[in-house]
Amino acid sequence: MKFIDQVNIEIIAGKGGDGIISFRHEHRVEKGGPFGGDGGDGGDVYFQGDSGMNTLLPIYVLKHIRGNDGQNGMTKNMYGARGKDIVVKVPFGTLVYEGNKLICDVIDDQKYLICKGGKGGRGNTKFKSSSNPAPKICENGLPGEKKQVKLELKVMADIGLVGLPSSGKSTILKLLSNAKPKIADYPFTTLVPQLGLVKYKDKSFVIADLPGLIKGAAQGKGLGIRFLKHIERCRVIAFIIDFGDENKNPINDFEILKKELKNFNENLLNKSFLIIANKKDLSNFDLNYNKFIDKYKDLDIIKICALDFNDLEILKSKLYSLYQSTKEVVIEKEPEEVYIKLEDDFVITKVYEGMYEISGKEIEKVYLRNPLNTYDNILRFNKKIKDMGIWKALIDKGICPGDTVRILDYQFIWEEE
Ligand SMILES: Nc1nc2c(ncn2[C@@H]2O[C@H](COP(=O)(O)OP(=O)(O)OP(=O)(O)O)[C@@H](O)[C@H]2O)c(=O)[nH]1
Ligand SMILES: [Mg+2]
Repeated sequence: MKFIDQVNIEIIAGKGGDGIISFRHEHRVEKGGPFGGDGGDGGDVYFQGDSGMNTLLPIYVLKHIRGNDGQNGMTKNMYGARGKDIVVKVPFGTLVYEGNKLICDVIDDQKYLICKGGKGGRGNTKFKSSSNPAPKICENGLPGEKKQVKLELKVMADIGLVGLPSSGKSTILKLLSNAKPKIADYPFTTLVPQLGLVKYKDKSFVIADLPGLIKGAAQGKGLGIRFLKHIERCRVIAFIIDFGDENKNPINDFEILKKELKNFNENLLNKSFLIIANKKDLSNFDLNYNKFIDKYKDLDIIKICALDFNDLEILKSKLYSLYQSTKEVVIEKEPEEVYIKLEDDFVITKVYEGMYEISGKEIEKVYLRNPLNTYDNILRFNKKIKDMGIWKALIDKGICPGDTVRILDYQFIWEEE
């Protein structure tokens, strides 16, 4: 499947259903009273981690993600159904940004709320009171939350295989796991990260075969930094180094790898790591190996031939114990507290002489909530905006009888109080 690790997408949760106005008309029930039910809440949109996925392609092909709307209320006091929640599967390691703000980091198979559905509106039954036993009042459902988000996948594996091209990373992935990566003797055979599940006794862990690094990768050479970011979230790094090739110098190769990781992100060198000295079947191996351990006496090194199944168990057990002893959970950084900007409930603008516009989140919400289709609803709306201080503010601004007031797509003429 095509590897996609960045996607921009719009997400809109479901709208709440509208409450309705209805009255009980039954034989022999006089003045049956209000009977209109509430609308159901709009459905939420969630992300959920799926360990079987390693690409954002299924989301990349969507134009947007839209939640299910709540059903409108019905007569006989029946509630509208709640819009069904939508749960979108994403790979483990998916970071969700709104602008530059990290709002969610999907690191497990929990459901993460991304956009909340709008609240359903109340039906007229809810507005019954001793002063108004037959209210013609209802509310509309509110729109669902809407966000423009950027998803970025940073593959989360227990062990990341890091090495120069052709060092044998994919061969090792194939030896250890169920994955079937492409293997060849030319550089950059692997173009995108590949994941594999390694079974060890009754346990399992995930390894990632990452595209080969070369000198200058952190500055964009070869496949560049695009894939370096995936190493950030691997718990353990396994450096795969070719010790068999007579033209290569494993000491040099190891230094190049460390330098590239460091240039990309210094913290990468603080991760637990081991060195897999590969291609021990080749004649140059011993010479290279002796030089290497002379220089790096205390490092954790394991010799293998990735083509030889005899080395499988020891390699698995080594990787597993290192992974087990490294308890770090790799989280990007805590998603920020959602920052709520305090803004005015309303703003009055004099558009031109005789025309005033009222805008602002709160007043728009009040307007969307209240359908202005009955006398009672209009009275309730007027009372609400008066209570918010809008009338007084209009008078302070110098409004005169006969002037027009606009709120979104609604207009009314100002009359003498
Ligand atoms: N003799 C020998 N050859 C090996 C060994 N491991 C891998 N190879 C060979 O080395 C070549 C490169 O192996 P890959 O597994 O494709 O290397 P890679 O590190 O994934 O390379 P890129 O994807 O290009 O970064 C292939 O021809 C393999 O058959 C080994 O232990 N001994
Ligand atoms: Mg490869």
